[in-house]
Amino acid sequence: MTSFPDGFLWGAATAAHQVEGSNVNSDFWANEGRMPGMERSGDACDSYHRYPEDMRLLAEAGLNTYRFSIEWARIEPVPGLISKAQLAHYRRMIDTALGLGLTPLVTLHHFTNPRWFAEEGGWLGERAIERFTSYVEAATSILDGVPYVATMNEPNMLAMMTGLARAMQQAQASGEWQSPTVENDNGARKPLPAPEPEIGKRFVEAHHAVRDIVRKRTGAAVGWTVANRAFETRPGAEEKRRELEYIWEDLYLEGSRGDDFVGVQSYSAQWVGPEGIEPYPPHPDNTLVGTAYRPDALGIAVRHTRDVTGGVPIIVTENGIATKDDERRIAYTAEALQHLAAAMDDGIDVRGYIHWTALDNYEWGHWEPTFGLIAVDRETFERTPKPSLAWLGDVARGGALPELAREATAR
Ligand code: IFM
Repeated sequence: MTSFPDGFLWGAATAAHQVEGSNVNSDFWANEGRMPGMERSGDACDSYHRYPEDMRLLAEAGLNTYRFSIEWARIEPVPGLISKAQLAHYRRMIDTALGLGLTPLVTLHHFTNPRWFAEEGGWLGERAIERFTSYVEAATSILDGVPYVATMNEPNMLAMMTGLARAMQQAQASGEWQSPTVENDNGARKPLPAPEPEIGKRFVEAHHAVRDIVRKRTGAAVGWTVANRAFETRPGAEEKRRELEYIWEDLYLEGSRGDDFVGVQSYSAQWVGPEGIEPYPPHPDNTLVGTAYRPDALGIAVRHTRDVTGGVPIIVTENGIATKDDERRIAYTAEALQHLAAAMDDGIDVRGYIHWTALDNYEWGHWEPTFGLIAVDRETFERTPKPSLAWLGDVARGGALPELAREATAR
């Protein structure tokens, strides 16, 4: 199959902190600039004000879906004080999307927390789930007419970051902290520290708590979005892979059983040997974030997700590439879609493909890795759609991949 079903969601995604700008009440903003080499988000893409233009560009290109997140730190600037004005802002975003014919997929939590929540102990604090639940209760008041709600983005990566932040705080307190480097001595990218299952279980609990609230109060289909590592196994490493797969993915995918959909987020694949995850070998093909060029990872991720969830409907909520070369973005996406189509041909229930990301944006401490379908001038905020946006829009309009894509994957 190289055509996709009617009603397939074709979209692009963003996250509030990465595009809005001046998210000053969030914990990430507070931490920016503390780590050597980390850049600030500042005004980001000023999408807080320019979202109508962002959405219009996506709709005009031919896409029918926009995934974006709403920002807890704005909605609840101090515990228990809900900003009606900020809720109204996000409601306007939903209305703008609907008015343009874009199906909104709203993420309630995309990595960032209010500062006060972090100061109270964050996700490891005693009141974490109670706090998140009351934020979600407030947020549901604006979700009328939103068909898809993701409770949390990449809880597995968030668990990893939460563990890392705790280790940093402890080491700083004892004067032992040394900044982590992104590279090993041989220049290969260092594997990320593994997320702690105890932290992950807390996120599963939080997800289940708010899933029921969103279901009761809105008509939305509810799920969460999991970062997939697409592990591949060296001889003799099966057991190691299963162990790592549980820690990195399966705990979270099992947590999505009973959901209305599960979001698959896939960028690259990685080898597991008997000793553990192998660093991406340095290669000219590697992306601007150092990961291997592996468009086939999407097929691996979707198949693994189906196996673990037992068939929860899938939406690809992120897939993309950090590159300066837009031709390469098109080639990567075409090939990834070909692998997605093959998985669907094998009977996997996939309802949509949402590209990461709409705009070149703030990649969590760095501006250099450009994942966007639209370039943004950092001085004037002028948007310039790239050829990849028109390309993906054409695929969306036609519901099929052009010849070019089929040839690329046949090679
Ligand atoms: O930018 C991130 C996004 O916030 C979460 N998923 C991966 C993307 C690319 O690194």
